[in-house]
Amino acid sequence: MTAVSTGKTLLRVLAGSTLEPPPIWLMRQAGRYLPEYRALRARTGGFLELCLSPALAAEVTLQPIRRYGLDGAILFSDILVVPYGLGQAVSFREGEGPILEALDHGGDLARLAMDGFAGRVAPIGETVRRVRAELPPSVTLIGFAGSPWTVSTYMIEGRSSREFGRIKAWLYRDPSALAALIDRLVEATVAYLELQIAAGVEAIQLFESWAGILPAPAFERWVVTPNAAIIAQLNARHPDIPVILFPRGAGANYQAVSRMAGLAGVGLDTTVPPTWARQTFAPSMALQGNLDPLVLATGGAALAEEVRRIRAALGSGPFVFNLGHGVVPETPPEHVAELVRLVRA
Ligand code: 1CP
Repeated sequence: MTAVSTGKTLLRVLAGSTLEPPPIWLMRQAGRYLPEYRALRARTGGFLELCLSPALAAEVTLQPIRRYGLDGAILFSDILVVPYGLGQAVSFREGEGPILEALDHGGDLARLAMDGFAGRVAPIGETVRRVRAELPPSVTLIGFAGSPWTVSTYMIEGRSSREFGRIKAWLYRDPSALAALIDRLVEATVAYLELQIAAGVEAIQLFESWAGILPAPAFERWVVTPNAAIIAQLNARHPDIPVILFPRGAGANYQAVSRMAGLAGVGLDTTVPPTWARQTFAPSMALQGNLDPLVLATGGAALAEEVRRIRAALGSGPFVFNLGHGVVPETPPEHVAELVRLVRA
């Protein structure tokens, strides 16, 4: 085990070091549980507008770093910036989540175009530059994108879904149309992440939030293959930028993820048994997770006990402390301070 010295602890762990205490950052660490986020949000227009306003998005990215001194800052943006960049109408309604002009059939792909993409997503690059300029030197700036399958669910369903009936109808009736959409998203996602890298992000997380709704062969085709294509292109052109994949809800399909090449880290959702994950993934793989966000919201003895359990199970190898999914809005901010204290104790 290496003692923590100077430098970026998150990058060292993603390069294979085991650090004690482990670095910590949290999915959705910026957001509605923070009063300073709600205050800023109240004086801006729509949520997408916030994502596309570099000064404001940079400020929101930095809010949890100032408050807690976390080891990673995640760019404040959203996975649906990519469909927006491709020319799809995207908006966010208060209390309802995202609303998109849904793709109906393969012919609708003609509405999506890469020309204009770079210009539309350019504000995100400016956000990254502003954050990098203000970030303490010990903090790693994490860029991200949604994985193609997850982003496709929103593009085809037109909103958050429970059943995923529309995208599954594409998948089972017209897989070549779905393949064309996924291919386009692989291309757009690589371009988008390269823009973030050029602007200064130092690590990437791919959010495959809807990895958990597919049978095994479909998981290989629509989750493993497109993510592998993105990772291979990034590794070839930016070998120094580590990539983390978060295949939320994958269950036993995490085994298929353990066979993927080129990953520096894997995000474990709350349901993954940590000792099983340690045995399943290569010893050099950085494992990230997987505290239940609702234990963080609860706090107290349950929080302390769960932090202890997860550290004991995962801390023997490269480990990044995180939640198993995003911080929930009802989380008292002081519980996050307590979590950071517990992890660094
Ligand atoms: O302020 C608000 O009311 C909007 C709420 C909000 C926030 C704070 C949305 C709408 N997106 C975000 C920020 C966000 N989204 C980040 C910022 C960085 C951070 O983690 O702090 C990130 C990484 C995301 C990624 C994202 N957006 C995902 C993947 C992660 C996950 O939660 O599984 C997904 C699925 C989305 C889509 C999305 N954006 C927003 C909503 C309400 C949704 C739908 C979620 C769903 O369908 O359940």
